[in-house]
Amino acid sequence: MSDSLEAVRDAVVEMRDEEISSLVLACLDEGYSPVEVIEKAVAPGLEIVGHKFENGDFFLADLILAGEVVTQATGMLKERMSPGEGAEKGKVILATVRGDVHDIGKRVVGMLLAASGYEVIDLGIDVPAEKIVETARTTGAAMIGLSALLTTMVGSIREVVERMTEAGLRERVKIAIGGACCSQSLADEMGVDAYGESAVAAVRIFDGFTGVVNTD
Ligand code: B12
Repeated sequence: MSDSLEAVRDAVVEMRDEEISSLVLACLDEGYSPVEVIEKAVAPGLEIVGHKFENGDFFLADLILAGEVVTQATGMLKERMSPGEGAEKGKVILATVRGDVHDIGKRVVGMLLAASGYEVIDLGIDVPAEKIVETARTTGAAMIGLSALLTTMVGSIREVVERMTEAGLRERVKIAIGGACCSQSLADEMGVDAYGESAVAAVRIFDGFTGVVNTD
């Protein structure tokens, strides 16, 4: 990892909100793309924060502060991402599942999907299954991305799948999941179409759903 990426990662862990902007700019000046800064510096920083929280070295207040530093960084990076070409790849509904308020990762996924040509309908956090189904019905969106970070709330993923099936929409709508508590085996268990470990993976998955050939 380069010094500039390392500095951003450390600023997230040390919650240095007054420095994060200049450190992010230094990475961009060095030629890293906004997505690279997120995937290689911001996300690893939050990973460390998560472990410190787990070990009892950090408290909830630290999680909140780190979240704010990251919101500042991703806001800046979003402004520097090139917008998609008229959202020609189709509509994607994004939501953090009911009971879960984590939204940093979902917003990163949304930014990258929008920059890749998708029309993103972001329903926010703690979204009830009913609202997701209703949005799929009214917008005609054929893709849903669910973000879930809390192990205790994975049942909310199943709820979305069940409600979509009851509404007769499951056949025409593909569902992908992602977030800290997700995995391929959870995706299989919940009956969704795909699991993605990152925002880059999210684009690959949705491109696969729409039949876009990925040449990367
Ligand atoms: C920041 C943070 C918070 C912030 C969130 C701020 C915000 N605006 O989002 C706050 C302080 C609010 C918070 C609260 C809580 N948190 Co918290 N939090 C985190 C932390 C440190 C980072 C999460 C994050 O933003 N990561 C960075 C982003 C970029 O990564 P990401 O979300 O994984 O997203 C990437 C990929 O997963 C993927 N992705 C994400 N979504 C999707 C969707 C699709 C479709 C696809 C394909 C891909 C994809 O792409 C993203 C970009 O690459 C994690 C630790 C961790 N390792 O995740 C704990 C963590 C998730 N939190 C945890 C806990 C326990 C809580 C609380 C219950 C604490 C408490 N006692 O109150 C509350 C829960 C409140 C609630 N009801 O939701 C635990 C969960 C444990 C578990 N297994 O259930 C974790 C894992 C910490 C830990 N190690 O203990 N938290």
